[in-house]
Amino acid sequence: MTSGGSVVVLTGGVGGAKLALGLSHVVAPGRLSAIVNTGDDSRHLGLHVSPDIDTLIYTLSGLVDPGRGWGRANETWGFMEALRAIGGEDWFNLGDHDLALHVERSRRLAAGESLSHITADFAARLGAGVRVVPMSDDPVATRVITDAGDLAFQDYFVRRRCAPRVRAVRFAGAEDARPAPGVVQALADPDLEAVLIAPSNPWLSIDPILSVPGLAGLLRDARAPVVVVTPLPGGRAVKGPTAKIMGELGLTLSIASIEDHYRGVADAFLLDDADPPVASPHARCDTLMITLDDRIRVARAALDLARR
Ligand code: FO1
Repeated sequence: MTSGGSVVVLTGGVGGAKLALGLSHVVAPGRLSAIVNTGDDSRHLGLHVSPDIDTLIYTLSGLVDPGRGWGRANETWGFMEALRAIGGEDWFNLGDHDLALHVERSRRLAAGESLSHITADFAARLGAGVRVVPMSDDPVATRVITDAGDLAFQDYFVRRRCAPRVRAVRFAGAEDARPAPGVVQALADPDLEAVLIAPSNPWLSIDPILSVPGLAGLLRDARAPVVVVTPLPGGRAVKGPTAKIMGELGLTLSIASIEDHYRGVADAFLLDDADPPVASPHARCDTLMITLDDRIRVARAALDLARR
């Protein structure tokens, strides 16, 4: 079963890529667009790093390392070993094949191409089969304000393994950013039948997307309902620091807090079987996505809810 209308998914890292892969099996070819968080982007070793875009492209094209959920399968690490031997920064791991993508993206950005254009080209060349659209071509940098200071995202997430206590999250540069052209195009499609918010971290992965001026308005004006897939099934985060951050921000670990967070953006919620009901329209299923069949099941349930 494939759907006929177009579908947009807002996504961050590993969890969002799993849903996008499921959607790619049930949405008609050429009708799925993924709007991707670029708040995690940074410069590292002089290269432009776009982790959530790369995680999505590698996942959709079957190249991702299934254990880590990021980077490439069958990767080799000669570059990192050589870097370590000369005392280089080795806390952020760039595999040899992944490095090629980073070097080429950085070269093309320096030559004046937009991140959107380069991303679309890489997605097509690697066989992602989905329109992969950065939230913006303008720089937006997620800053995590913690008890250990105001940290760049990868410093907080990778180097310090999310250990510092989070006090607030902000998105530097967001006020001057514009939605990328592909974002406007995807959300204005008259055939749009669903906008899904993937089960990515609402504070770290989805909020940067919503922080781009005009983007939340495009969601509200879109002709399709916005459906959130629960990022906290049964009150527990599947992977990553969602539950930890919610506790540190003084929030109750429940789907009700997620509903509050997305108020004014979401029309409906796809809950996990273990979640209590919410006041908003909702449906439920087993949202754990381990196998490809799981991902397809969750994608179908979210689309069914949007169509209802
Ligand atoms: N995550 C890690 O936990 N450790 C790493 O060394 C690391 C390197 C890395 C390199 C390229 C890339 O695209 C992703 C990478 N990630 C790494 C994952 C990344 O930090 C996260 O996926 C996100 O930014 C959160 O969504």
